[in-house]
Amino acid sequence: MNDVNVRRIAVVPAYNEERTVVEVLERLAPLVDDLVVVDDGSVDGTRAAIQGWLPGHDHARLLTFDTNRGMSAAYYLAFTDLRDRLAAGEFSPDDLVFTVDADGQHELAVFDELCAVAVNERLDALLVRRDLSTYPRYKQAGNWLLSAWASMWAGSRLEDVESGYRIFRLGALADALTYYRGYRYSETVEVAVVLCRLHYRVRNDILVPVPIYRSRTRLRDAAIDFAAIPAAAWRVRKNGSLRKARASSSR
Ligand SMILES: Nc1nc2c(ncn2[C@@H]2O[C@H](COP(=O)(O)OP(=O)(O)OP(=O)(O)O)[C@@H](O)[C@H]2O)c(=O)[nH]1
Ligand SMILES: [Mg+2]
Repeated sequence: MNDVNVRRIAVVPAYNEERTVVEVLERLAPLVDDLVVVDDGSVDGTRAAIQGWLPGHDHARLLTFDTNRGMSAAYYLAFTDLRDRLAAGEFSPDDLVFTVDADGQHELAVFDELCAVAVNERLDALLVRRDLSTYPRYKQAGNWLLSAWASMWAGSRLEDVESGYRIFRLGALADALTYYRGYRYSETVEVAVVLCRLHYRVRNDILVPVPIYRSRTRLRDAAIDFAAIPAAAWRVRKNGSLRKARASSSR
């Protein structure tokens, strides 16, 4: 895989981010070849802000839901669209998909460096480990617990399973989509576990600072993620057994 031939596709979920979304898009746009932003029924000026920014950015597209369906649904919409375009030959399996939050919490100064690591090490997924030292203690503890729980089910060590700052090889992401859909915020933990269980090359140890602290996730979201982790691992296992059974019955 060579960096020059690899397309960079960014996916940005946005919900009520009128204050930050344009600044994030403006910084991200020159770093990528394609940009997909998903506004998911925002009730503030997010959609108008994105629509105002789009002209002159021909490589950027806006996908929308009219009522809010949650972050996972937004990702699923964007990722299934990319999977379809991969199947149609528009993208290659080695193209890279970046996920970046619209709230400015992801440090874009290291974007190229992260991309180089993903390409040089031929990773299927680089899940950035956020430096949570500026977060409240209860958030750090919750993240540690969820990451330890996810590691058990993934079969390999995950350091920050909740991170939304990620790079995926499109071929691996498209494959993983068979095994999960996500509910509210669970997309991030599910895809991490699924990719590990499918034996893809995943790194989750590269530490990157978080420029600002702001939190909207609730205890309920952590509880959903906690339950979603074993369910995702189980789906991979079940599907693997089905595949084996089909293979042996067709012999
Ligand atoms: N499309 C869409 N995006 C969402 C939704 N909820 C959150 N997002 C976006 O997803 C990204 C992450 O959401 P946050 O609420 O900041 O969650 P987080 O950063 O994972 O968690 P914290 O550490 O608690 O901040 C942001 O860009 C949000 O705008 C949603 O319902 N729909
Ligand atoms: Mg955030």
